[in-house]
Amino acid sequence: MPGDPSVNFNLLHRICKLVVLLCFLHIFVTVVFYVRSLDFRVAFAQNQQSKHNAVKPAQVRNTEDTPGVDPVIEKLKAPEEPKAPEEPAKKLEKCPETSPLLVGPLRVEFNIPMSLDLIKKENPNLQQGGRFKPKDCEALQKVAIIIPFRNRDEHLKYWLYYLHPILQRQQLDYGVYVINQDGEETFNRAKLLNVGYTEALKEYDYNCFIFSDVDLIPMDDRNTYKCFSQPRHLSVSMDKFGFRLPYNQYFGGVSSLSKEQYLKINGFPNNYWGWGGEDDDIYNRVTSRGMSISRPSGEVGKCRMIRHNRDQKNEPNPQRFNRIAHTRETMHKDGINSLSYRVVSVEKLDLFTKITVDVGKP
Ligand code: UDH
Ligand code: NGS
Repeated sequence: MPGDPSVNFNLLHRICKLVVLLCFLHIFVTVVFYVRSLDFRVAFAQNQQSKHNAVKPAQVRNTEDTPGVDPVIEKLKAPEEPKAPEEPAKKLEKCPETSPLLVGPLRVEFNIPMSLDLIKKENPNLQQGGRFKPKDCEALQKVAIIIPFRNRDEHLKYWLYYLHPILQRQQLDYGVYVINQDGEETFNRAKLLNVGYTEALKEYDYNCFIFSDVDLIPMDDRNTYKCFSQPRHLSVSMDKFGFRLPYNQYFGGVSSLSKEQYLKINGFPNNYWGWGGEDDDIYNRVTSRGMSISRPSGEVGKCRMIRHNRDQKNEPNPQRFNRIAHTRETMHKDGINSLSYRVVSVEKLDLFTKITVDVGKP
């Protein structure tokens, strides 16, 4: 009925309800928009931060390491920037002329039990094939050590046991090559040394060559197994000769020649079969090319030889005296320029490289 106050009141009541509902709806929508805008701002801030950090990678690490970082921010982190490339290995300084690791006189004896495992354990820094180079400095020379060999395994163990630590203390970049004569024919020491020179160079850019009998051990680590301005004789005072030279021209046992010196004399002779004379021939080659022999002092050059009987198929060579009388005439055609041999096998062992060769026969 028009003018009825109860009807007006009902209408007013409904309008109020509607207004209240609209108010709630408005609040709800406002809250939803507010929360969404909050997320967007966090993402934006994070994005800005990662752009900035791309210039300073160290700061990315710091942020990540900080405890208590907001987990929301953690989730929203941009994918990790690629790491900066690693710095190139630092160039090492040259090793000093005299190694600070040397200890001087050494005790050398041959009655201790020996095994390759023990030697391996005591030389953990060796690379396969008996290679080594100092970690903290750049070695002054790249040295190949060549050992002529056949059936002397016991001697070789002592050689490896004593020499590896010495050579490492001498801070050399070195490799050990055992040149094993295949078969039962007459032994040929100098030809095996030529093979060692050739084969070692196939593997690494050596500039110095040490030629060492398997049974000779230095008694002082100041006797450095390296090359000098003249070819060097290292085994100058052997116990078996009463710690002195047997004769002035003696060049046997252990010697060193740089690559240049070795090539100047056309390497070593290939035709000394059996024992004796090949070292005298090498001496003749050196002096006939205008070079002299350098030697350490008798004290520093002391060394010990492992006593042994004469080997089979290494009897004294009856032609040796005649041959050393003609070195000057023969050396230009017999040497590294006329070397021929056949490699039977190359074994890269833990403590040395063993190269077995067929060097033919007399
Ligand atoms: N070599 C071998 N196997 C052989 C022969 C020689 O490995 O069958 C090598 C080895 O590196 C040796 C070197 O060649 O150290 C020189 O040979 P050698 O030891 O026979 O020469 P050295 O002058 O002795 O040292 C000669 C025999 C001495 C006999 C003495 C008897 N009391
Ligand atoms: C000389 C030999 C060398 C030998 C030296 C030492 O007589 O080859 O003895 O020998 N020369 C000749 O025979 C022409 S040793 O005592 O070590 O067996 O190196």
